[in-house]
Amino acid sequence: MSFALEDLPYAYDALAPYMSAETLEYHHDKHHQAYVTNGNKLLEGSGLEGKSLEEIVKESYGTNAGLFNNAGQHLNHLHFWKWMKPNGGGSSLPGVLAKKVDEELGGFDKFRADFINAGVTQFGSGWAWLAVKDGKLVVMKTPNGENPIVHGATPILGCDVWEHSYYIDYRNARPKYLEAFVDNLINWEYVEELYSKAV
Ligand code: MN3
Repeated sequence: MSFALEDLPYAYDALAPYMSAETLEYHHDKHHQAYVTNGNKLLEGSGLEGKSLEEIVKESYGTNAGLFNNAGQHLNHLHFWKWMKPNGGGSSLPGVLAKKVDEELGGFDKFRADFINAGVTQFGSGWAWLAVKDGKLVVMKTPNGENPIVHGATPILGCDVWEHSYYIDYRNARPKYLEAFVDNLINWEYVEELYSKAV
C-alpha cells in the first residue's frame, strides 16, 4: 500500500494553548507530509509494496533504514494526531484502563511521572510510549522513528518528543510540553480503544 496523509481530526487551532495552530501546521502539513512523500519514494522497489504499514515497519527494521525511518514516522504520526483532543488529558481514565494502570503501573500518578520521565530522558529525538507487552501495560521510550512494534509491544499512547513537536510553543522546555500533553491533550477514549484491541 502507498502512504497517504490524512487530515487532522480537529481544527488546527483546536489544541491551543497547549499546542498551537502554527505547530500543527508545520508538524502535520510539513513534517508528516515529508515522511509520507519520502516513504512512498523509498517504498518503490523495496519489495514491501504489497504489505500493510505495520508489516513494512517491522520488515524494514534493521534492513532498510531510509524506508524504516519514514514508514515508522508515518505510523507514529497517524496515531499521534488521534492521541490528542481538545479538553483532553487528566486523570479521569475510562474504567478498564484506570483499573489496569492501578494494577500494572502503580497508579495514575506513577504512570504520569514515568511517562514524562521517559520523554524527558529520551536523548535527542524520539517518542515516549504506553504500550502493551506480554499482556501488560509498560511505559517505554524509543529513539527517532522507532515504534514499539519492533520490540514486540503494541503502542496504545505515544508522545512525540522531537523538537518540531514543541519548540514553537515551549522552546527547549520539553518537560513542560510533556506535562501539558498528559494533563490537557490525551484522548483517553482512543487509548482505551487501542488497549481493548491489544489485549
Ligand atoms: Mn513529529
